[in-house]
Amino acid sequence: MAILDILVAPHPVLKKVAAPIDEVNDEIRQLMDDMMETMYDAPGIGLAAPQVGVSKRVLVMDIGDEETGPQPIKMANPEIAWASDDMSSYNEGCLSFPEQYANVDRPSQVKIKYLDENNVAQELDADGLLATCVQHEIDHLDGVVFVDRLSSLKRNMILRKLKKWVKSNAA
Ligand code: GNR
Ligand code: NI
Repeated sequence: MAILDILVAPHPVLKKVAAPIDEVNDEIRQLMDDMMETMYDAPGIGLAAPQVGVSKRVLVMDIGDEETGPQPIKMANPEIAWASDDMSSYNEGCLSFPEQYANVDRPSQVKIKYLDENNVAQELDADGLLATCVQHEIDHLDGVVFVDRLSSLKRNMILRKLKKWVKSNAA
């Protein structure tokens, strides 16, 4: 296991469409495990491979809390098979936009088709925070970040604040 570096925007890998996985093999399972460890360390509730500089269609999530315990989910080649017309707004953050938050509208419920860590096809019905999180992660695989879903006014405000954050947190 290893903790990987998380890319901070703007970065070209965050803007790229990630490549599909042919088969979930040991190399991809290792990537999933390292991403899970990196996500828990951050901490965050989701992480997409492009955020650690790997342009592949892999993501991990865990929206478990103290009551539920851990609920790790690992996906390769996730696709939105269905989305509700009903929309929800969540105050979203992103590990590639440290300390920046904004309300984003997305479908309230989605059905996701994906390959699990054993290369077996699975479906997930998600609502609430899990639906928001999985859509945020799939966006990363398409080179889309949450600020792309805001008005240009709000997006530019966050990009300006992020620039200041990066400056004052320079190593
Ligand atoms: O940790 C995260 N929290 C979060 C909160 C609301 C909506 C989406 C997210 S995902 C984010 C981690 C991240 O950047 N994943 O790509
Ligand atoms: Ni993110």
